[in-house]
Amino acid sequence: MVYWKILVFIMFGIWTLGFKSAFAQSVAENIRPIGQLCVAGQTCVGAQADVPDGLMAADVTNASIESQSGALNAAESAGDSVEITPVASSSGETHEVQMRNQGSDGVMVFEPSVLSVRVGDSVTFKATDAGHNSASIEGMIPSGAESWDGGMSQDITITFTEEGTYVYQCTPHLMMAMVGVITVGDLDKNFQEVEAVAADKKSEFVMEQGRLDSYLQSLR
Ligand SMILES: [Cu+2]
Repeated sequence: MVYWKILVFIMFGIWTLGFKSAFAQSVAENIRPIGQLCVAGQTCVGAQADVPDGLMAADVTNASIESQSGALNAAESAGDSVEITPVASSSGETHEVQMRNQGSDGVMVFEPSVLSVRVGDSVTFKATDAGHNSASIEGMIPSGAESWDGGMSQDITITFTEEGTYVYQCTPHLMMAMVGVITVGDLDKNFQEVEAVAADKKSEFVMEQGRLDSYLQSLR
């Protein structure tokens, strides 16, 4: 009789251990792919695909690991973004703007000097000639947009996620009106503000004082 009980106890123990590790494993499997895909800022593709909701909830409850809520949140957000923005990150085109000593607009220019792109597109400022950089100008980018300040003689790629008009400069050649304009989607988001700042900014130009005005006028 006693042996029976011991035997049952041991078997129950083995069964429980096996069960727990199976649960722990499946929880780990559920958390890993969902977390990676969503945290990377990309479209959450194909995550949590073949795990039924009920099973996942059961796993999380039984395992009672510290990451319970994390798994649930990840599952929720994965579901949301799959439904709402299935191809959000796949549209970005990359354009090129050269930084040149001599271009079709004169000396010390960005080329093309005025460029229109779509939301999500990127622009690579190419150090075609040395001694230039690309830096956004305060007050001349849409609110909520990130400013940038590229290194001298270095390529820099900026991705534009906010609609509006962006004016940028080559810092050492601002006096020579080495500026450029990029519009992203609807340029009117901040076009008037940009024009107002441009009226002040051109006082810093020693030569080519009308260059920025003519760039902006070409967009009207
Ligand atoms: Cu320059």
